[in-house]
Amino acid sequence: MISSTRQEASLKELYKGDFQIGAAVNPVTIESQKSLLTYHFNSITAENEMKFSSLHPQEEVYTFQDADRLAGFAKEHQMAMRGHTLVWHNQTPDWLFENGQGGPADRALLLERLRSHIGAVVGRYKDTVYCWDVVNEVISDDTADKETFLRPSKWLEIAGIDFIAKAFEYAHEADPKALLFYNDYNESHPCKRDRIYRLVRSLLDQGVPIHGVGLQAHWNLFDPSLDDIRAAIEKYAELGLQLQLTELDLSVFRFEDRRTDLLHPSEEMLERQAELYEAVFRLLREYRDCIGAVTFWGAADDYTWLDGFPVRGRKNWPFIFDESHRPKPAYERIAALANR
Ligand code: HXH
Repeated sequence: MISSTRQEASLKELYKGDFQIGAAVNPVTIESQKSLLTYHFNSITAENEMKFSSLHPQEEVYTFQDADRLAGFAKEHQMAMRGHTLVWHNQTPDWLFENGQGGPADRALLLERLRSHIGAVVGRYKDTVYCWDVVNEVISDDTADKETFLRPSKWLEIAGIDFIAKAFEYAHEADPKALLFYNDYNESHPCKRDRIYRLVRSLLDQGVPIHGVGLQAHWNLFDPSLDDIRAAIEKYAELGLQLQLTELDLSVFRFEDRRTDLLHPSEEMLERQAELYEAVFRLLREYRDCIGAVTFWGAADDYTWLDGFPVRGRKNWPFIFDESHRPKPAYERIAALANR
């Protein structure tokens, strides 16, 4: 059993003057991690429950139940909620791209469906969700091809590059008060950073309603470098938009490391992780004027998507709270920083 009386200082209190502290949650973790979540975090994001496939599996069918429960949790505990995500190439149903007669949907039909989906979803959660990841991961990772800028997808194939601007316009129409974000990973790698910057800059130049850049921050103990993280923050800050770390976790493995035999994190890993978390939060505090929130992609090591990615069934320990929800060395370092 996990004790509900906690000894350590609350992270959201310690960072109150800096930025929100968020966690990704799901219907299981709002129960299993409830006391941890409500004590340390003042914001949540639905891990999967607000994605297109979860909310709108068939054209005539919306399934809001799980998302409603998470939004209810945020409300009940006076937590902020980020919406994730309206347009993505994954976890998106096939019907969206089909015309119902065995052929592909055309541009007009796809954009009309997008507008209708965004209207329904953003409209439903407008009292709870204050910001949306409107578009997720549309920049290509392909560094070899200098012409490749956008990721190939059904969205791009059918609607052309406009689907990005349209999504922001529809979201703004559905909730003019919502903060609208572009969100991506490998956001600190120089080549992708410059592409993300270029995309957001061009949206701003076109007058598209976009208010923030989400840096996913799926990092590990070896990559990216602090210098690259700093350079990315500096560059995105030039856009004059709010920045958020939206999916922070620090894997103990190099991305290429596919070993599956580790049953516990080594002391060395935990120390290295603590140092890196400290350095990252020191940097984030330096830029607190442009950083609105820092959201972990989970809350404690008993549950992380990294247990299934990139190696299925391999345990990982990416957070600042351990499998029993106790503070790890990384928590102590982050907490100590805030008092200075
Ligand atoms: C995030 N993608 C998503 O935003 C979030 O919705 C999801 O729950 C978890 C993580 C990160 C990601 C991006 C690309 C990717 C895997 C994860 O695909 C790769 C596949 C092979 C190699 C590298 C990336």
